[in-house]
Amino acid sequence: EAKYEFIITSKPDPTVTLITLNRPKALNALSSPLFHELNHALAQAELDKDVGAVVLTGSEKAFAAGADIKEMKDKEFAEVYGNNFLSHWTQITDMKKPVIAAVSGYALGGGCELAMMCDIILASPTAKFGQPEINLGVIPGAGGTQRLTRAIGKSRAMELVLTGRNINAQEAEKWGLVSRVVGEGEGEVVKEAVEMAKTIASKGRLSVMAAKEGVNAASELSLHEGLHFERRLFQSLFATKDQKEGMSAFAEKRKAEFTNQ
Ligand code: CO8
Repeated sequence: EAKYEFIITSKPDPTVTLITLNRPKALNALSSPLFHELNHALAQAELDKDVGAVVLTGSEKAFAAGADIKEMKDKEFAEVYGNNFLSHWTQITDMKKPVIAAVSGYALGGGCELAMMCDIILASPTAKFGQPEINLGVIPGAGGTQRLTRAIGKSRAMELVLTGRNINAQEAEKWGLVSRVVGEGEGEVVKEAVEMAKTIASKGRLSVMAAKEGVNAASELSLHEGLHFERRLFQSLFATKDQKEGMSAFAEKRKAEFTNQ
């Protein structure tokens, strides 16, 4: 087991990796060292044959209050451009296994963007989402103008990005940024996310991967190309044992035993 300073990893179930951002004094501000650890933990989860899904969470007070402003404040253009500052943030989007964000408290700036890089966002009633970069003299730099616009539409994204206003969990649910708001109580959102991750992990891994690829293609491809891609993915699953098993089990009125082959 790797030792981390800014995150905690655990396995609440043999099939689920739980990654908890852990810089409580800085409200989980996303520093470069934190991101390197996060990327390492994600890579481990991707390699772990027992794991079928990942849950990413923060604390009760903050999922993450954004990129680390103190780390950024004295940087110059030549450095951030020359070193492609924060380009390593996107590694989470290369995960083939699904990642569920369980958000309590602040998910601001890079924190909101990190949540949006995940496949599903579950929110606690305390969650607050926003892109306050405009207050710092900059703009979102990791998806806040792109993923947010695709998630909630132009007018709402413009409002949040231009005013820096935060929205609460109910608004985020109404606007479709999160899949749902879970019950009150400390740790509820993580519990719910872990249950969801277990459910996903109990399916055939290959079909889960293909399903994730298909849904993600919807934001990259035209409808025609997307439907074509989906049909090819669907057809390709007939090369798997899990398809034979899943359909035979249905016909034989028994539970499918997927082998991920
Ligand atoms: N960076 C660094 N430190 C932070 C951050 C942050 N983003 N957020 C909070 N902290 C620190 C505070 O400085 C404070 O530290 P200290 O105790 O040493 O003074 C500690 O966390 C606690 O914070 P507060 O005292 O402010 O707590 P409050 O409960 O009063 O307020 C807030 C909570 C409202 C969340 C407040 O902390 C806040 O406004 N934080 C900043 C939010 C923000 O502006 N986020 C956007 C950052 S910019 C960004 O994310 C750009 C991403 C671009 C990615 C580009 C990729 C290429």
